[in-house]
Amino acid sequence: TADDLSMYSGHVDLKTKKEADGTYSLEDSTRGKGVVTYDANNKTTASGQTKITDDNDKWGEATDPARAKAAVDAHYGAAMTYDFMKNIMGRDSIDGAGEKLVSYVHVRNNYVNAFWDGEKMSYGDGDGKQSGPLTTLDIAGHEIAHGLTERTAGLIYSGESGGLNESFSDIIGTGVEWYAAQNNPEAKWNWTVGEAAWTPNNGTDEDGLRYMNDPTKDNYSVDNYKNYPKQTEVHGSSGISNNAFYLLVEGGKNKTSGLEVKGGIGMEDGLKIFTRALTTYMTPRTTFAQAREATIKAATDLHGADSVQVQKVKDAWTAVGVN
Ligand code: ASN
Ligand code: ZN
Repeated sequence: TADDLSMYSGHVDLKTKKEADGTYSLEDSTRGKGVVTYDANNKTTASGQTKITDDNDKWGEATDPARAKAAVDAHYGAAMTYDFMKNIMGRDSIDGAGEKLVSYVHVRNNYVNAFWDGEKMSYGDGDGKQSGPLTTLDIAGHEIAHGLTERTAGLIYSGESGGLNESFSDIIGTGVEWYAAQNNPEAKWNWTVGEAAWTPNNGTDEDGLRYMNDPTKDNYSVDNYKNYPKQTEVHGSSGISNNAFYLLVEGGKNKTSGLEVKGGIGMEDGLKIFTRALTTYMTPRTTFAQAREATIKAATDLHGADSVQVQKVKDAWTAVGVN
């Protein structure tokens, strides 16, 4: 039953472990080889196994320590990302063999970031102004997707492959946010990345880290390959494929080219095509043009060469200047 209260996704159902002393800790043994969330105790580099516990297994109660709240969201985010991989991708965790998903919250002090380090997730608490704890569903999905990419395509984190690496994390992070919202009426999904954590005091979820529907809205990212030479940093060039994915799913126009995809194919088909391309056809040096070919192959596998899905994949990449 969804009787745990998160910061960003309303009521959720956390899977936990009963400890010998009668308390409960954030260890879920129902998913793959496990999903576990620890406290980094504000250290710069997360380590150790400091458990986060609750006396009655009702998480997020008003009387619970404030410190436990970010952990609820990180634990839920990892669980939803596990379920996304299983049910949308048909994959058992990031390595395909149930790899344990390990998260640490309370990394550093007032840290406005989150990251995957090759084996685990680290989440900052934010500074309370620029951001709250960076444990939203789309951020958790983004960071865990870096682990998935490392275990599969292995996209090198610079140049075009780096932009694709970042973009597939945004695509999967948004996919996780969408996936959770299918079963949780209090979880909301949209095309902005990190909005629920970003600028917590301005009373709106309008602003965020990146905008897949209009990547240039951040005054940093590019939305078309013709502008790639002007923005080769990975969080800025990700806008090219982020917008291609958005146009594939929803339809619409690329702002820079004005080219239109007339009607999208929906989130489920879009996610299955892009994630199949990532795990089956992409490699460490894949370029944007090769990502186009990889997604065409994936769409062909799933829907046939003459399908509307294959045509829309082509139209979406063409709209963002990738031919
Ligand atoms: N939050 C950043 C990201 O996941 C940190 C990093 O790993 N570059 O893209
Ligand atoms: Zn990233």
